[in-house]
Amino acid sequence: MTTVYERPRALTPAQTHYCPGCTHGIVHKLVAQAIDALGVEGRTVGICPVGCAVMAYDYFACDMVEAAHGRAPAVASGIKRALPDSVVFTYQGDGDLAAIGTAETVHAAARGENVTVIFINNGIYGMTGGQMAPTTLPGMVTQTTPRGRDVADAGFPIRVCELLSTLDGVAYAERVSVDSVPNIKKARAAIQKAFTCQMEKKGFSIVEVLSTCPTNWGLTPVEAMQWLRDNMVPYYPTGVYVDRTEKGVRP
Ligand SMILES: Cc1ncc(C[n+]2csc(CCOP(=O)(O)OP(=O)(O)O)c2C)c(N)n1
Repeated sequence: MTTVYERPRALTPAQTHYCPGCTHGIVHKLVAQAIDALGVEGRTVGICPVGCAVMAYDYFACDMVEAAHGRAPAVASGIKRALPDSVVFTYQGDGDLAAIGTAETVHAAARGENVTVIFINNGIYGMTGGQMAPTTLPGMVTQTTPRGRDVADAGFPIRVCELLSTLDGVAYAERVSVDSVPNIKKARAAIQKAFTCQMEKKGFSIVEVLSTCPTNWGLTPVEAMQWLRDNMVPYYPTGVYVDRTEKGVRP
C-alpha cells in the first residue's frame, strides 16, 4: 500500500495534460491506489471515455482500451464476460456517460454487469469547450446556455446515482466529492469498495465523483472548489445510494 504522498504503482510517471485545478488527476490517483491496494494491476482493464480523460491510457499502468463516445459500459461488459477474472472499470465524464452513453450505462446497470464505473460529474462538456451537459445545474452558464440553463427550455439535470438506484442490477452506488482532504479519503474508500464489490462478483458498481472544471466554469481553481461546495453538493447530495454488497445482485 502506498502512502497518499507517493505515486501509486498503477499510475505511470507521465506528465499530466489536465488543466490546473481539474480534479481528473485526483480521481486517477484514487483509482490507481485502489488497484495497488487490491493487488490487481496485472489483471485490471480500464476503459477510456471520449472527453478530457480520453488519454487516461497514458496515466494508468494497467491494460487500457479506448471506447467510442459513451460506449464504455458496453465495451466493459464484453471484456468482463470474455475475461471473468479480470477487474474492469470504465472512467467517464457526464457528457460521455449521461448524454450519448445513457443507454449503455442504464442497460449495463440493469443487466447487473459485474463491472465498476467511475463517473466524473463536472456539470459540463470539458474537452469540447464547455457546452451544457445533462448534469449542468439550473441557471448555470455554459457555452450553449450563455444566460444560464433554463429548465423550461433545456429540461432538468439528471441525477445519475438516484436514477440507477432504482435498478435491481446495481450492487453499489455512491456519490462522493473531491473538494477536501476528508472527502478525498471518502472517495478513495468508495472506489476501493466498488472494486471489491466487483471482485466478489456482487454486480454493477458506480462511484460518481463531483468534480471541478475551472477552465470552462471560468473560475480559478480555488473558486471552482468553493463553487462545487456551494452549488454541486446541494444539488447532488453525496452518500451511498445503493449497497447490496452483502448479498449481491447476481444469481
Ligand atoms: C460520436 C461523437 N460525438 C461527439 C463528440 C464530441 N465530444 C468529444 S468529448 C465530448 C463531451 C465530453 O464531456 P464529458 O463527457 O462531460 O467529459 P469532460 O471532457 O468534461 O471530462 C463530446 C461531445 C465525439 N468525440 N464523438
